[in-house]
Amino acid sequence: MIRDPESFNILLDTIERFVRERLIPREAEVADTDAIPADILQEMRGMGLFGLTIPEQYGGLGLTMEEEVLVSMTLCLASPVFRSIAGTNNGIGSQGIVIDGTEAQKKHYLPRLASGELIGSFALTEPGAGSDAGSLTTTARRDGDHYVLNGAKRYITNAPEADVFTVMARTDLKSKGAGGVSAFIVERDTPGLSVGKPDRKMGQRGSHTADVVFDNVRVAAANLIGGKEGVGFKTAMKVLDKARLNIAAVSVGAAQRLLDEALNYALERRQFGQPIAEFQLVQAMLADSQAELYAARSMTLEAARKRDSGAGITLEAACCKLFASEMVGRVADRAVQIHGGAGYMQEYAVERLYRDVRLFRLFEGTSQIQQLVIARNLIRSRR
Ligand code: COS
Repeated sequence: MIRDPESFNILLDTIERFVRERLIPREAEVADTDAIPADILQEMRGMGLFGLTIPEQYGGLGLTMEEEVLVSMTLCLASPVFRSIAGTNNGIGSQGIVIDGTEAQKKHYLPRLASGELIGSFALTEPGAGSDAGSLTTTARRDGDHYVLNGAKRYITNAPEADVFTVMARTDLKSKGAGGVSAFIVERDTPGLSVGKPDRKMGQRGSHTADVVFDNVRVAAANLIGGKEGVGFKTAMKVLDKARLNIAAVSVGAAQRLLDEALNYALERRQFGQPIAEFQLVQAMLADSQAELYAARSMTLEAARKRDSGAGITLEAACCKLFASEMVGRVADRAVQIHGGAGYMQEYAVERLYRDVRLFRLFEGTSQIQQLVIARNLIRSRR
């Protein structure tokens, strides 16, 4: 659903201009320095990019899902690293509070997440609990008006920058499954919470992940999301449904950029006396990329409209995340292939983007987890 097409188009045009004039020219600098420049961060805050999805009454832009995916597709025409710093505030770092938080939790945290004053982060994965997220072992033991958290989280996006974490921890110590998990809002400066050194990753330089360790971290019971124990895994899954659809949009944006780079190169580069775009074997790679990109874009928009209508989209979000993240992998591979030897060189953006997009098939649920979610939902609906 697009609420007001005229003002939404102005927003999209503004973001597209920002992408082309401000972000793309700074991509190499971000990769070289492994940091997003402070002036760019400030501009992003000023444009409201940290609060796209946070409801208007808490200071955000309150975008619908259709609006959100269109913004992500546009923003990700630039390196996906720029999206990533605001991505947790718009997605997994705020949505637990938006979807299941109490009114007091929303009022306290959402306005500062929306403005970008606080950076949010989502701590689910652990050294021993990745795809099997329900088996997590971080514990939260009730002690008077507090819970005491112990355990470790791994590969947590934006942990080095984060001010506030949504942490999934086990409150029912007797249960080993998803039903014993609760979700908490934990502030960075709480004694006993420490963040490890940033991980050294294959790509996405400028976006950081790290371990987060909890050593007798005392969290006020008021920070139990929704004030209810035992529903934290469901909160996490609801957050991930929405986030997966957004990653499909991120994949579509990145694929469009890769195809643009490949097409430009194919038109400029001459071999055998003509631009390589004239060769049918190159044309086949361009055409397959365009067709798959169009399919991913269409399904992502369709699923977003379905969510805006109030319907559940667990199956659709998994389909979109699976197809679009695999699609961008193929498009990236062809973009490098079309560039030939140049595609292996760091001076060409496709070399970096090829590494960056590899993440999309892994995070927020691997492709295999999306397959499992799709199949389970199919079988359940038939039964
Ligand atoms: N929305 C709401 N509730 C959901 C849900 C969803 N999308 N998915 C599952 N649930 C509920 C189930 O209904 C079930 O509730 P009941 O016990 O009341 O029936 C509960 O959550 C447990 O669900 P399930 O039995 O399906 O859990 P599993 O342990 O089998 O795990 C998968 C399900 C594998 C899908 C889940 O662990 C997963 O998504 N893993 C990947 C984790 C991930 O994406 N990590 C990325 C890191 S975070 S950036």
